[in-house]
Amino acid sequence: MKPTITAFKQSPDRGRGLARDMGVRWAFEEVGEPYDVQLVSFAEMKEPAHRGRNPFGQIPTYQEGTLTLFESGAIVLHIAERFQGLLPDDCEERARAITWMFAALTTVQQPIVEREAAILMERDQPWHEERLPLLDERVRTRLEQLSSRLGEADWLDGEFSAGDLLMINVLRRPAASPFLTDYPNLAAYVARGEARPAFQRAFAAQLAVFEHSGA
Ligand code: GTB
Repeated sequence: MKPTITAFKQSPDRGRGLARDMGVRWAFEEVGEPYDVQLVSFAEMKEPAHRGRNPFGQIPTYQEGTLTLFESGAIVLHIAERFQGLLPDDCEERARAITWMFAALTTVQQPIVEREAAILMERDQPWHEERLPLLDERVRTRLEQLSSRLGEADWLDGEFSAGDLLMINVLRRPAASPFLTDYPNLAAYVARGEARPAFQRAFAAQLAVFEHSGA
């Protein structure tokens, strides 16, 4: 049975692939597994049927038979564990790749999301201008550390893995991408990820939703 994921019916990012279904779509494409997409409106996301899939009323979700999942990271991990292509077979290498998944979603994403939220929601606050440099610095600190670790390698730990997929997805966020010019190896890392045929297919699929709905 083909899994079904949920995604925005009206794409608020205008097809830029910033919503969190993007990583899930990319994971499916990397492992070569087909999937269906159920598009949900903002109103539908808050209704009981969708809250049954995700108690927080968000996308993406994953359904296959009796299994329902939410949280894009957990969904990507499930896909990576179920199919070949996103996690190494060697136990230690696999554990390290999963470590990078957590690093992407916690240590690296956290300051990026905080800066994003401040720009979106705190712009009118009198202390916003004063706080922003602090948030910028937190993002820079993480990018500096990540850049040092990546060095001249193509991927974070050997072959491309679900860790790279999630890390690149995080670095693509608008609150992080302007800083990448200061870290050419990270900019090249993101470009390498985006050049992967699987990324291109996933990006085209989410863009098609925007183009068809015009939303
Ligand atoms: N931790 C969860 C996960 O990783 O799955 C976070 C899921 C999440 O934030 N979902 C968002 C959502 O459903 C969409 S991706 N929001 C609706 C709501 O909470 O009511 C976040 C997002 C939204 C919009 C843009 N954009 O317009 O560019 C980008 C990313």
